[in-house]
Amino acid sequence: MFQRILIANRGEIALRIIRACRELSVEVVCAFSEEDAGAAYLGLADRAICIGGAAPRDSYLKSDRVIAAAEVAGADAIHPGYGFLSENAAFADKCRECNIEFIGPSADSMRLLGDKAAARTLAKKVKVSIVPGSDGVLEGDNETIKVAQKIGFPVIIKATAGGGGRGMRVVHDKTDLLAAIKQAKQEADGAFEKSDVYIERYIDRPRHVEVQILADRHGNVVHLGERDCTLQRRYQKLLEESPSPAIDSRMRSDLCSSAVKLAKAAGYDNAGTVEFLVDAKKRFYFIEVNARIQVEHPVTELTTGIDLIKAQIRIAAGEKLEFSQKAVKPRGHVIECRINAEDPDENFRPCAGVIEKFRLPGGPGVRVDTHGYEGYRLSPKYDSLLAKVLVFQPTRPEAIRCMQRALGEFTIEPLKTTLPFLQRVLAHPDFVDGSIDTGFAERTF
Ligand code: MV4
Repeated sequence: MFQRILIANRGEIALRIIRACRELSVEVVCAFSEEDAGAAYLGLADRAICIGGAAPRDSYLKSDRVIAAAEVAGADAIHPGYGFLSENAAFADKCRECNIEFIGPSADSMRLLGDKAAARTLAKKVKVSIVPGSDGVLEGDNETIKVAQKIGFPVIIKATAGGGGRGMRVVHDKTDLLAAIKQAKQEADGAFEKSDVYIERYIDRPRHVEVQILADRHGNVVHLGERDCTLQRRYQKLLEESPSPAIDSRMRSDLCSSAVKLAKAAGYDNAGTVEFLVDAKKRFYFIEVNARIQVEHPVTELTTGIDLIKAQIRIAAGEKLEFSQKAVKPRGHVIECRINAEDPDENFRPCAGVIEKFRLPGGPGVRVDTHGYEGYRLSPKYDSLLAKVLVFQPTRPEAIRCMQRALGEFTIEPLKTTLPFLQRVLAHPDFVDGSIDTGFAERTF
């Protein structure tokens, strides 16, 4: 096991990782930016090291500073959390060159899966269902037109270096196709310094279901069931739950074994998420792999009882998975609500400022992950995620009721938050009967 871990992240996930390190009796050093200097979670680390200015590119994204901090602190591993450097293969390489373990998958599997067209090709090779579309990246106008006509309109253009909705474009008609490709390539070049794109048939009104996997460095891969993340707005997830209300046990077992098959084919290790779209006819299609721990990982921790952060650390330290697939038994129903400091009445505009009153929900079946407290100054420079409220109940109707109760107990003043919006979602008949799709939030509210 490691002696000392450096956390290259901030906010609730930094606090989550500090807690895991404590429970593993591993010393913990937290990197922070000047903007985060006063944050209370830093006091729970053994040491905190300032790595630069407020802007992420001046601190949390500066790989050399992060590695220097780890060396100064004598850390033998770095946990990147999510976002920032978490899916940066070059950073993972640098860590290992410096004899520091990167807590995540190998740089090679990150590179492979970070290329979404290559991930599709791999899925196809191992017979995991993919959305009909191009084989790899598109090469030239003739091929583009041919593929689009074969799969039929509407089609969606995606950047191979994209993901999470960035750099996508829907085309409804052949006449718009080539201009859209040109624009998409320009955008992708600007955003990712890579202009490669591919196309897929556009799936109308899908659900978004993802499978959590854990893989060790000895070839063992298990899945931990699925999460349904259909409730989103502009590619930002607002609520996640497990099990998915949209799939039955046969489909679940297909979905989960597809995820394991893909992880094995990619030579994947550590925690990862395999994302699928589910169409109205309940067919599922692989779309991409997230090679990191995700915001919504606690949903799976509550259904399975497995601590995913501790598992990540143990795997990176070379340990074998301590349970078999058969021993993973998801139970009950879990819902997570993301409490963002955003004003739902002002198009979800982020709001910053000092929290004056902060009363957390609690009681049976409630977990809250937050770095917030009374007196905390929420910075406008970072993500507006302030808290995650999770409930764990035997059934979905009980979980919904419990969440309504928990959100009702949560007082955050004077900042505007997504709390009232989430209450409206939980009371909506389409959410309650489990019949929403990814366009629900934008259409309905
Ligand atoms: C799609 C799609 C429809 N058809 N691909 C958006 C995020 C990225 N991970 C993939 N995304 C989509 N890919 C095809 N072939 C619709 C979306 C999509 C979406 C997916 C998941 C969750 C929310 C979404 C919201 C809008 C569009």
